[in-house]
This record gives sequence, C-alpha cells and structure tokens, in this order.
Amino acid sequence: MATSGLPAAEFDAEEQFDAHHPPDLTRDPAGMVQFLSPDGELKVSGPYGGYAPAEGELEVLYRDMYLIRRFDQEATALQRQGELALWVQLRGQEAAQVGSAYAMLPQDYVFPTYREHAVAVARGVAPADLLKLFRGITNGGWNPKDSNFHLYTLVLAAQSLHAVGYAMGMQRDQAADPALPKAATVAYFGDGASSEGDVHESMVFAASFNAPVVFFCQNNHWAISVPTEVQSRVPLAHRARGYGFPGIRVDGNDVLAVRAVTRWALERARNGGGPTLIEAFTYRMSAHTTADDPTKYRLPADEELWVPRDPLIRVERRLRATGTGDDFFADLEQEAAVLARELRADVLAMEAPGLEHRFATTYAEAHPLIQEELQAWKDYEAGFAREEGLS
Ligand SMILES: Cc1ncc(C[n+]2csc(CCOP(=O)(O)OP(=O)(O)O)c2C)c(N)n1
Repeated sequence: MATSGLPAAEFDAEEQFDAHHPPDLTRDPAGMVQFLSPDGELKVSGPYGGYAPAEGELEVLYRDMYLIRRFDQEATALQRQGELALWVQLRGQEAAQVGSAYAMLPQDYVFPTYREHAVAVARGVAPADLLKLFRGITNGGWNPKDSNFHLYTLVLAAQSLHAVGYAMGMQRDQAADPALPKAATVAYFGDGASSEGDVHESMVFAASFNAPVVFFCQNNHWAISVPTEVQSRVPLAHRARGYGFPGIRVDGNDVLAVRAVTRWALERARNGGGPTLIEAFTYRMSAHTTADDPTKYRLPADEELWVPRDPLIRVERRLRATGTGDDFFADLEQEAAVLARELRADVLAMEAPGLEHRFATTYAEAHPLIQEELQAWKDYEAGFAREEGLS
C-alpha cells in the first residue's frame, strides 16, 4: 500500500483510493453483480441468486423495456417537431429502471428524478400523462397517490431528502399500527446528483434512523458533460460504507440482476434492516436531453463500447436461445407501433389550461395577493375587449 499520509482507517480506504485513482469506470466495472452477460448467457449465483426472477418472467421484462424504448423514441420525435418543449431521453437505462420497478410492491413509494419514465409506467402512470410536464401544460401530470410514484423533481437530489423523510414516516406509522403492510421508499438519482449535498444529508439521516429506504443511483456515466470519474475517486457504491450501510454495484444493463439486488434491498428495508445504496452501472446512450449535444464532450469510441452492452439485446439473445419465437417479437413490434400512435394522438389533443388555472392552483387555499393579481390580470384582459369593441 502506498504511504499517502492518510490516517489509518478501520477499512481499506487507502487501498481503495490507490486501486481506483484514476478509476476507469467505463471499461472494467469490477465487483459488479451480473446474471445475464451481454452474450445472453445466464449465470445466477452469489448472495442475490435467490432473488432472481423465474426465467418465464423474462418475456414480461423484455416487453416493458421494448415498449418504453419505443415511447422514448416517439417522445424524442414529438420534441423535434415542436410538440414538446424538451425531452429527457432514457435510452440505455431501460434495464436499470424496469428491473428496479419490478422489485417493488404496491405499498412502496418512489421518489424519482426526471428520467424515470420506465419506472413511472411500470407503476401505472399513463404514458401520455408523463409528457404533460414536457409539453409545458402542468407542473405535474399525474396524481402520486394513484401510483405511489411521486412527481418528477428537476432540482437535482432534492427528492432524496423527501424519500428519507417519507421513509421515516412509514417507519413510525408501522410502529403505531403493525397491521399496516411493511413498506419502503426508493429514491432515484444520477451519478451527478450524488455529488449534491442533499444526497449526503439524506444518507446520514437514513443511517441514523435506520430508515426503510433504497437509494437507487443510476450511474449513466455523465452529469450532462461532466464524467463520473471527475466526481468520485471510488466507485459510487463504495461511498455507502462511509455512512454505515451496504452499497451494491450491479450491472445496470442486466434487468435480472437489477431486479434481484433491488428486491433484496427492499425486503431488507421493509424488515427493519435499514438503507441500502444501489449503484446501477449503466450508460446514457442518448443525449442528456434534446437540448444537449454529446458530440461536444464525448468520443464516438466510448459510445461504441456500450453498444454491445445494450440492455435489450442481451435479453433478446436469451429469449431466442430458450425458445421464444418470432411471433412474440412481431407482436411486440405491433404493440409498440400502437403505443406510439396513441401517444402522438394524445399529445396533439392536449390543451393547455387557461391562465386562470395557474392562479387557482398556486396555493392550496385562497391567497389575498394572488386574488389581487388575478383581478389585475382580468382588468388587463377586459381592457383589450373594450378596445376591440371600440374599433
Ligand atoms: C440543484 C441543481 N443543480 C444543477 C442542476 C442542473 N442540472 C440538470 S441535470 C444535471 C446533471 C445531472 O446528472 P445526473 O445526476 O448524473 O443525472 P442524469 O441527468 O445523468 O440522469 C445538472 C447539473 C439542477 N437541475 N439542479
């Protein structure tokens, strides 16, 4: 071990520092849980093996990943045609999202960032409702109580605090009424958000109160143009150790491994074991958003490295090798075409609410200043009507 002058720690911090400085996280993701290799070879083993879904479920998981990819493609096209103000693409992250969503129970509660479209749909949010925010006609688009899936958060990492607070509430509700179903929260955030103070505060609180929360970090390698290795000297999962709870690095492009690891962590949380950090090692194959141009900051060679690791390709290989026939894939293509067509029709039919709606929904109850502003706006509008009447 190099003598860096760092104080001796209980764990091998210096060793980790040496081993991962500078870390090369794109090529050699060491110590990662993986069941399904990029070639479609299945090897279920290790401590999470018992949490692997039955093989028959693979078609269901593939279907969700396929449909959400088509949804993402259509939303991107709608944005390019001026029908959405912005779109946040998820291509490449389908397995991380579908796998983790399928690990949850209905009573669990999700606090997403702004890219968790597959989780949203798996929780029951209607695909078109997801686009209302991006069309700019609402700040929300769905009722979180219907799906236990909170509204999107555009302020990076803020939702991690909400998740821990909510989890602490669940813990107290459960203690007061043991008949309630055991539940946990999941906080999604990205590698970039993991550099924000909010995430660190949440983790300290989660550990201190043994909160039933799973921190699900999708390490897609880029915080817009800032690569992960600039932000962390160790794999992100290792950070959990500093807070005193487990950190697991899973192949985020392997839907089976993600589901298993998340099931393990959620079960542990619901049973009083406390928080877990999951680092889903994945890659954002598209731009950060439709307003971004990744050719300005990343190399085509690095992007190409991830093509063979595509989360859908490996599942398709496995399905074909185990007897899923062409009919299944052809039917799915049809289903995706219908989804895209309906999505487009729904978006084009969406109408923006009138400005009066804004005044009515800014505060929960009537507010004198808002009422005053509303009256001023109405007078202003009435002025135009009078002018038109004169001409
Ligand atoms: C508090 C805060 N700071 C900065 C931003 C601007 N911002 C939006 S997205 C982003 C990068 C986020 O990267 P990451 O957390 O890795 O998530 P990803 O978008 O890659 O899924 C930044 C810096 C913001 N939205 N909120």
